[in-house]
Amino acid sequence: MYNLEGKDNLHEWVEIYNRGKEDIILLGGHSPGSWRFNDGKNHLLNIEALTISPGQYFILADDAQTFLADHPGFKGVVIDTVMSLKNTSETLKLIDGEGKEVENVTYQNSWGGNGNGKSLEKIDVNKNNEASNWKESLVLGGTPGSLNSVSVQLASIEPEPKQEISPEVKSESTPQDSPNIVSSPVREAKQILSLLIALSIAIFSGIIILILKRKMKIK
Ligand SMILES: [Ca+2]
Ligand SMILES: [Ca+2]
Repeated sequence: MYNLEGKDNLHEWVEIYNRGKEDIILLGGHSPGSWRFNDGKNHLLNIEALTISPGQYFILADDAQTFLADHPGFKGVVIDTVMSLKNTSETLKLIDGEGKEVENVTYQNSWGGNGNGKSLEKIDVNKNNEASNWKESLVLGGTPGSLNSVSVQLASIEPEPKQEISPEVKSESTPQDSPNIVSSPVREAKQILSLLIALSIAIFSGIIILILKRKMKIK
């Protein structure tokens, strides 16, 4: 959240999400192998060491206490650091213990969240940081520590193909039903046919009996 409704100082924060399949061990402080948050300047993480599991979120806050006061219901991980996020545009980086950039995003205030109480959110965490993959949050205050509100739509779209499968499964069962539907007129026709044969036999035998009776009378 780079531009709050009120004053920004101490209230700014950045959410990080481990989209990998392995734990990330964050080392703080000055120690060798320690990580840095960069907003144009390198900043230390005020922790000793922290393990972030796959799928886990953590917050980098300009001031952890202020962040927790702003988000009373927050139960996740907050890491205190220092940040000054420009209200126009800024490049933010997360740098690991080997000096490698783990994440690098340059936001623009044209993307949204520009002082209206909303944050900027990444839509698809597996895609890159193009403008089209960032959007203003749908909720006030953003979604620190949980699925981005703009990704909820994406997440709710994903199960739909599974739902679409079930009607397909149902439709697969209709061919099993349809032979029965097809066979029933055939069965009816067969029944009518056998009825007609029975009737004609009855009429035929009736005629034979009549002929025999006449012959007997003649005799
Ligand atoms: Ca700011
Ligand atoms: Ca979020």
